[in-house]
Amino acid sequence: MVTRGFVGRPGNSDQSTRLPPGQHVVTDFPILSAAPTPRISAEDWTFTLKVGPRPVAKWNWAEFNALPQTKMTRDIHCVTTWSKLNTFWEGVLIDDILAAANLEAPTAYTLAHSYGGYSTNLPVADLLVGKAMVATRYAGQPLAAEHGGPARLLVPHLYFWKSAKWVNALQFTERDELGFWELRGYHHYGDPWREQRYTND
Ligand SMILES: Nc1nc2c(c(=O)[nH]1)N[C@H]1C(S)=C(S)[C@@H](COP(=O)(O)O)O[C@H]1N2
Ligand SMILES: [Mo]
Repeated sequence: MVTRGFVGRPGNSDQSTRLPPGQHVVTDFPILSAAPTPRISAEDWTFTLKVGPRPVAKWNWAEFNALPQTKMTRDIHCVTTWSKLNTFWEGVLIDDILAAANLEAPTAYTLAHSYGGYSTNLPVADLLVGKAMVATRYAGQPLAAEHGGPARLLVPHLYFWKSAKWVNALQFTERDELGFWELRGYHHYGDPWREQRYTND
């Protein structure tokens, strides 16, 4: 039986099942930064792993790019309601960064830190088992400075403010310490599927 005038419900389309509540699809790549773009050359860039205040491993650009490289195609969701589908990234999984440092996550929480002073908090569980990377390439090209180059965090299953641009450190913390936007009214976790936009959502 064929239902008259019924050619695939919008609710059945691939796009709408992939879109978290309150989001719409964009095809451009908006730039959202709380401060001017810090211009960090690859030669000056470093990435540090910390346990509390203590640095436990550090890589320069060449060393970091010698770590195992992973490709990821993911949908990304900004809290300002745009989503971009099938974004293609290359970089180093957090799993591989910890393995290279011979470190097992010593606490359950982290803060990612960026050049320019931005930070964001993430549970360790949201960074491991292939869920997150430090991305150095987007769409087959070196990551543009406006989008966080030389390197940014990519945690695509959470709102995109968790994907810290110009990342330079990942710090393990005993407690869930809040980052830049989380201190300014945004949700402490930020799951787009549960529409966790603001602190009390
Ligand atoms: N260092 C830093 N990272 C950041 C931000 C920022 O202001 N500074 N903005 C966040 C927000 S709110 C979003 S939506 C995304 C935007 O990334 P894009 O500019 O590449 O789209 O970066 C996130 N990471
Ligand atoms: Mo955002």
